[in-house]
Amino acid sequence: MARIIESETLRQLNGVELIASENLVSRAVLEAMGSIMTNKYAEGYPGKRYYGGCEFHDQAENLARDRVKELFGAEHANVQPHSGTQANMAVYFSVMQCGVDRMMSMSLTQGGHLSHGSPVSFSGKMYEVHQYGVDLTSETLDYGAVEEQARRVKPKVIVCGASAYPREIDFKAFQEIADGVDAYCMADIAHIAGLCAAGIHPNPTGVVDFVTSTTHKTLRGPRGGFILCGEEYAQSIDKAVFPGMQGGPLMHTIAAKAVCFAEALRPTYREYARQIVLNAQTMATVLDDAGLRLVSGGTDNHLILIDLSNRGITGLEAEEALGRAGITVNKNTIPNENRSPFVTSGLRIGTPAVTSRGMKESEMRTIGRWIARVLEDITNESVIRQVAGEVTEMASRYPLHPE
Ligand code: DSN
Repeated sequence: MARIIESETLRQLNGVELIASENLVSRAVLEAMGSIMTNKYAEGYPGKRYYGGCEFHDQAENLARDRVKELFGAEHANVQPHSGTQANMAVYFSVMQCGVDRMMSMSLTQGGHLSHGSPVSFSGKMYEVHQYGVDLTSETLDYGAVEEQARRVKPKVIVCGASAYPREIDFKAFQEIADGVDAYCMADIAHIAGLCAAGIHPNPTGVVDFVTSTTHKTLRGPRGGFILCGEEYAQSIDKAVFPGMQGGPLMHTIAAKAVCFAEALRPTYREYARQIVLNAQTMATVLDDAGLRLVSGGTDNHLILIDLSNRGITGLEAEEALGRAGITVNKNTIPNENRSPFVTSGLRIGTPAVTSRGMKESEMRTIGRWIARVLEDITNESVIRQVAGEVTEMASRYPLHPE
């Protein structure tokens, strides 16, 4: 196992990581996550545990809760969800009845998430799901169409938030649509949480009924989830998480979440979040100049979605070719997709991880040109080998852990 971890360390060090949902954590986050906080059961909540010896775990969880409340301006926080999907599940469980209630959400192929009601996820099996997409001309959300659908469907919950949407989301508009049909509104900000915390993207906390998120994407913490809501929903959310669907919380992860939230409260984090978007926009310009079609024409956030359908190559082929060049991206469906999710017509590119390594606009221009060169002819192995050499040479000069 030590050898495998060493190999993975070298892969991360020598490559360019552009998966939009990934990031690189600080040494402090890593240390907390790998600490003896993993040794303890702490079922329950601070002050109300089912095990003895939890006094320091109470302190750790309270610290994490207080810090995330301060970061987003929330009345109540639950930091126990093991993941973003668990956080979403807890919200659904707290307000919807299985087999009875209806929900509305963005479809997976147009940018949503599995846990937003995909038929292969628990969410699609337990609730009647009605999905919205983007306007196929602008490739952006059409709030009028969402409102019209909500009036027809009369859902119990409207989910907003996405995994592959490069534009700003109007959370206030979603809550108003939900209010108009007497529904709850849940914003899943997993991808953009760091941007919301830093004020680079509008923060839905206090605007929508429930906010869910992961901690490991733009927020740059350990793998995990959390939920934010008003005091009126605190009890039902806490009950839905424990004992509703989880047992013992992962206290080493909660400790690392507390470290991540402290880091995100620093002014340097705000600068980092600003740079993520600047980097994405810089790379988008290079890709656009190289003739690649960007879904919605560009980006307002940390990610870019490339439509390869006019290039005669699939997302899968592009992902594999770039992988051979040391550039890690993922194939992704695009609006109007006609290929399977295992093949796809698109490529999703994100800048959180490269920004954590300290790369700025000039490196983004270089990386954008590498991507364009590889995609020009994905069968040209000599170009791929040449780019791979340049990638390793540049990437290995940047630290793996942000300060
Ligand atoms: N699957 C993740 C992503 O890559 O966006 C979200 O859970």
